[in-house]
Amino acid sequence: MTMPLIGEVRVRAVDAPIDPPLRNSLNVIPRAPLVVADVRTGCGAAGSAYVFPYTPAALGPTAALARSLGEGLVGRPLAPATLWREMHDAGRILGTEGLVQIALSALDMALWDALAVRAGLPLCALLGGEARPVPIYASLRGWGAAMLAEEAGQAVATLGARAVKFKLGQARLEDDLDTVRAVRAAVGADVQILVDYNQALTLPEAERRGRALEALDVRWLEEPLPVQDDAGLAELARRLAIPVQGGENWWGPAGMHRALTAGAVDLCMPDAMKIGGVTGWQRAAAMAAAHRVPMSSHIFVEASVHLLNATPTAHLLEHLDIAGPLLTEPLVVRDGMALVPDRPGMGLVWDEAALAKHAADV
Ligand code: SMN
Ligand code: MG
Repeated sequence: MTMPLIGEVRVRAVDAPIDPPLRNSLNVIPRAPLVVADVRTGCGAAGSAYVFPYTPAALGPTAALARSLGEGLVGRPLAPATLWREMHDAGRILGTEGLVQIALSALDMALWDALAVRAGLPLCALLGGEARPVPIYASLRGWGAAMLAEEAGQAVATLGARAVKFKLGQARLEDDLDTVRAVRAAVGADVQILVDYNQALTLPEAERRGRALEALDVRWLEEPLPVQDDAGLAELARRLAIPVQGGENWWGPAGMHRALTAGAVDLCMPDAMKIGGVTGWQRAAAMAAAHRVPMSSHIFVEASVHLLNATPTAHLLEHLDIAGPLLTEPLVVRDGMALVPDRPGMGLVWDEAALAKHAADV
C-alpha cells in the first residue's frame, strides 16, 4: 500500500456580505471573510475546507499563514494527524493559538476531506460514524425582542427547529426577560430556548440573570463570563441550575482540557476552526466523553454534521449558515435535522462564480 502524496495546496480568500448581519451585545458582523484551503493529491483526490477569521483585517494574515503552512505540506503523505502535530510543533515559537490555530485548522480539515474523498466515503464514515441526521438548533442573527421573535417563528416554520438560540445582554435584565418572553410567544411551549451572552457579564450579574432565565425555562446559558475565567465559570455553574454552555473560544484541545478540568461548563460546543479542525475535534470529542459533557457545534455547519456523527456525547448542531451563499449545495435541514450530504468527503461544492465575485486580493 502506498500513501497518497500531497501535490498542491491552494489558499484563497473571499469577503462576502452576511445577509442579514450577525448581531450581539458587543458586535455587528456584516461580512464573512473566509479563507478557503484546497488540497490536491498526486492521485487526483481533492479536499477543501474554509475558516472564518471574523474580521476582514484578519483575512490577509490568516491566508498568509495558511499558504506558508501549506507550502510545507507539498510532497508529504496525506496523513492529517501526523501533519497536525508537526504544524502545531512548528507553531510553538510563534504561539499555537489565534490565527496560527485557525490556519492550521483550515489545512487539517482540507486534508481530512481529501482523505475521505480518496476513500470514497463521507467524512463521518471515515471517522467511524454512521451518516445520521443530526438535530439542529436555529441560531438567530438578530437583536432585541421584536426582531428575534419574528426570526424565531420563521426558523421554526422553515427549518422545523425544535430549539432556538439568540443573543442577550441588554443593559437591563428586564429587557432580556422581555426578549425571552417574546420569543416564547412566537415559538410555543415545545421549542427549547437557549441564550448566549458572548462573555459580557460579571459573576454576580451572571448569577442574577441566570436565576431569572431559569425561571423562564431557558435551557442553556452560553458564555456568560469572559472565556479565560474558568474559575468564575465553575463557581457560576455550581450556583445555577441552568446549564452553563461554552467552548466556541477554546483554542485547541489544550484550551478545552483546561476548561473541563476546571469544571467551567456543563455543556460544551467547540468550534471546528479554533479547536484544531477534524484532528482537534476528535480529541475534544474524546475529552467530552471522558467528562460526560454533551457536545454541540459552533457554526461550520458542513463540517459539524460529520463531526457530530463521530462524537460520543453529540448534542445539537448549531444551524448558522455562513458559507451557504457561496455553495451550490448548502447544508440541507429537514424537520429540524441536518442531513449528511450523499457525497464523499465533507461535501463542500463551491459556487465558483460566487467565490470569484467576492474574491479578496490578499
Ligand atoms: C457566534 C460567534 C461568532 C460568530 C457567529 C456566532 C455566536 C454563536 O457566539 O454562538 O453562534
Ligand atoms: Mg456563542
